[in-house]
Amino acid sequence: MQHWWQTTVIYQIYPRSFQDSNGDGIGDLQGIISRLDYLQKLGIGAIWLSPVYQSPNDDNGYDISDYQAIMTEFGNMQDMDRLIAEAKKRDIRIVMDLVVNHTSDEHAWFVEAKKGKDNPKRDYYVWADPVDGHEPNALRSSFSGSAWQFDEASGQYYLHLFSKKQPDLNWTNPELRQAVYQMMNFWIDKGIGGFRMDVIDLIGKIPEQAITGNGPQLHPYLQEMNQATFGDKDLLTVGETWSATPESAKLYSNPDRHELSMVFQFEAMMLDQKPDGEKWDLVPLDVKKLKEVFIKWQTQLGDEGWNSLFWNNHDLPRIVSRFGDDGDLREVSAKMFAIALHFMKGTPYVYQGEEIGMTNHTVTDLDQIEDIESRNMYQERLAAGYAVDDILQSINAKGRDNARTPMQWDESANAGFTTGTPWLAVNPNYPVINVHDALADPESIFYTYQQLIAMRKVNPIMVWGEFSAIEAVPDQVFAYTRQWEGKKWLVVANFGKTEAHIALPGYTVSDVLIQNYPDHAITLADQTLAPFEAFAVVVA
Ligand code: TEU
Ligand code: CA
Repeated sequence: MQHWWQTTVIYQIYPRSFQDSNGDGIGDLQGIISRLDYLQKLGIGAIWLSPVYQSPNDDNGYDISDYQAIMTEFGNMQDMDRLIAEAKKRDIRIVMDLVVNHTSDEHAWFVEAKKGKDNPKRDYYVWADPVDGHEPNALRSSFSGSAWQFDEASGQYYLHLFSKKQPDLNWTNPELRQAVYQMMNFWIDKGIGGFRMDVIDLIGKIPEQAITGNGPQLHPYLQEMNQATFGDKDLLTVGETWSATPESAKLYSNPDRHELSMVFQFEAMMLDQKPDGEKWDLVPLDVKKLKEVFIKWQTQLGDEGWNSLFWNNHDLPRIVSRFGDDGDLREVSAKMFAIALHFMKGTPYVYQGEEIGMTNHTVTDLDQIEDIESRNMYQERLAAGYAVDDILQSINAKGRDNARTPMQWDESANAGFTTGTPWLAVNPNYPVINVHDALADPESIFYTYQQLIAMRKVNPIMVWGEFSAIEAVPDQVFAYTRQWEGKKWLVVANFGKTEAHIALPGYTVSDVLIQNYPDHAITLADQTLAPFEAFAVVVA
């Protein structure tokens, strides 16, 4: 059975940084509505909206205090209803961010739960007694420090796998699960296009055994959720699952299991960190390993699941800075990443600003850093004796603020993002990198994305074609074919900043679909690839 989310491209918006409409320096829903024509021009079919619910913004909306109210800074429920309606007029669905591994500590449920051990909402969260006067076990938060916070009033600890203000929900509690499903149906009834599910692999956790991802009840919970909410509707449900492997991905996305449409897996996104370290412990990317990861996922899911394809999101550094070149080869490297990704099998996701090649933004001091994950790591590593320069080097390479600098619309003050003071500094390269200039330049990265998105709509080979890797190429070159009903497309991408030579005599080029060096002849039999050169051709 074919689904709409298999033939379209999803655009992720981080609302805080997309477009401010009232001059308070914070993006908002009316700002997004004002940019829907731009997104329609890009050609995307759905928007994954990072959380817009009421939140104290300890983790910029991923700490929710009311799932059925809109964050004050972003607007109100009428704005939300208007966004859904205005997007629908442009054949764009709105996919909401479902954050149900935890709430904010200001959520009414937690306010009640903290009132005492016998409170009816106590068991909506995970509490544990001290062990020998200390934390119940060695579980650690993703945002540094222990995952256990002591509650003086009750003498117990509560679990928070993220910030102290993000207490984990207790999914073993059926009443809690039903409350989540009721909230999901509230949003489904509003006509949304689906859900992106925040750290959904954690909801089966067994804290007393220090089990967090992939707990034994995880898939039963997802099947129960499917049945109780989106199961009989054609919605996109994409789980964020940092621990997924192709085997476990089949459990989430095999249609016969009635769980999710697909998952985000991050194997490729962890190749530039020490295997036994944290994201901050940097190692150079080995392109050979990157290719192996892509080929594994393209070939092992088979028809028992569906891939998501992405380079960027609101947690990841900008790909052109991370694995490409954000200097003079910025545009060709950005186009190369787009071509290499969009011709693979699966649903591509474009993160705001990726389509114009936005880059990381270097910071030099703690007071320029907003993100709780980076700030907590800064303090933890400073206390552990790390040099400030090393800490800043890690944050400049992998910090999440890199993805959260305001969208760069034009050359006016603050890149047209706000008439006020932006909540996070705009990248000073906005006079060179912005939507206005990109739309005026037929050779811009924007038009590469627009072309790739348009091709997917009218070429079944791009959606359904069988993927086959081409092994006889240099380590820095990723090459593959897609085959469908007698047609064969060949994609070549040089991931290196240096030239590379390929010799693929077995193919005859019958048409050039797209290339990032438009004046280069494509010979295949004996060809030198320029740095970051990429193309897709029809071959016989
Ligand atoms: O991210 C899950 C998560 O584990 C990331 O925070 C990751 O550990 C880190 O960013 C390394 O890249 C999701 C959301 O995407 C993130 O924005 C939230 O902070 C987090 O969950 C808690 O809700
Ligand atoms: Ca605003």
